[in-house]
Amino acid sequence: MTTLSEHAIAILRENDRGSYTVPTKGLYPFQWNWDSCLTALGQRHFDEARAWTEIETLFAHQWLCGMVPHIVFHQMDDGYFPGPTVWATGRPVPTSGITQPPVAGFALKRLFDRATDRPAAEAQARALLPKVAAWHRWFFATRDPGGEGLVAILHPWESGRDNSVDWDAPFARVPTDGIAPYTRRDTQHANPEHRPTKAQYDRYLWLVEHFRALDWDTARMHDASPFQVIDPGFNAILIRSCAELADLADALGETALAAENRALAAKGLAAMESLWSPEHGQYLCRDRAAGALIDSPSVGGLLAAFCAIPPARAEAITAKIEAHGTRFRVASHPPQSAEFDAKRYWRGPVWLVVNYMIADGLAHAGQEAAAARITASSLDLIRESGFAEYYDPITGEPLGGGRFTWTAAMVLEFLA
Ligand code: 9YW
Repeated sequence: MTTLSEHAIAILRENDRGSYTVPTKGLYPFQWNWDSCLTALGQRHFDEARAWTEIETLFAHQWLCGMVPHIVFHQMDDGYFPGPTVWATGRPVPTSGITQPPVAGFALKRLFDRATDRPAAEAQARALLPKVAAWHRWFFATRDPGGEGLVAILHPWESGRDNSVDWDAPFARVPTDGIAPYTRRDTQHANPEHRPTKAQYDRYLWLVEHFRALDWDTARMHDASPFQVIDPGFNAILIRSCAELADLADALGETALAAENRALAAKGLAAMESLWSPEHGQYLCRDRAAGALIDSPSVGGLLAAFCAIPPARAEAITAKIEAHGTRFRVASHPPQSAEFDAKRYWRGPVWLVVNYMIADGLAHAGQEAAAARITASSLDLIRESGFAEYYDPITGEPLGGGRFTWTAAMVLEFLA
């Protein structure tokens, strides 16, 4: 009988394209940023060298300004829309022109700490350290122009939670007029009922065309964007990565990089308090353009636990997850909310990568029992429903793409 870990390894090998891994065949035929970093955490369990390569390949496509793009289009494939001709970023190997949750700093430190081949780990970490530090610097320079310590995302795709309820209100300000006619490909691979709507896609594309008209000048995009949202989940990932990178830099004797990243993490952590909602008992997004918190208690506000939030906040987040009351945790939106949709992508379903980061953060904050419940629930899902992209939190039904890379990677981490 194939064990869960053998099954997970088979999926990671099957989706391996040599120097990068596709999230799943068909639906996502390129390299995605945060997928790759989390995938490396799975690969390290059976091939450490391959895990380093995954992150190295991603950073080989870092822009001169420091941004690491959300997709690298290594090989042409018209099974995905929008492809390289829509982005038109003018890169030698085409990439998208926006970024994704910066989990690389965290992944790098974890690979380094757990590596058995120490000389290789030290060489790889030394080479990647300044590149990740440059990405962090880019974030605060271009996405936090007021210097408040928190960065804005300019497109829902940057959050990694494409159609979260969090974006509904700020999306009302994004126009759709003038966008080029297009044909979606995602709805040919996956059930359209479980994907974002056309109204959302129109706005995703309006923003892409708007930034393209600015020649992808990342120094100008923030102020020119009608969509500027401070997402607690995204910021928690950045803050945690800054803190981890600071520790790694110390271990490698790079004291200036250590001090820089430690200061960014401390400032970000203090500023996270401005996103706390006593009414909801969790963190919320802030619409920077409108200057107000967004009344949407999504999983982004629970993912905030990934950085070193105060213990009382972690306790409140544990209570929120319990209050969801779903058979499988953690739902991406509370079932008690009118917008909850058990099968539609980021508006209700469970995602294993999010579970992994919440569980890790809660365990660090002293909520070990809550973390263990998330881990157990994640593995129950896999045993019942296989390695899907996401799952219905009530029935456990597997949804979206199948034989999914980062789901398999997270299983190897959960089992370790
Ligand atoms: C898309 C690859 C990506 C993830 C995102 C997820 C989805 C792609 O798939 O976005 O075209 O909608 O939302 O977080 O990185 O797995």
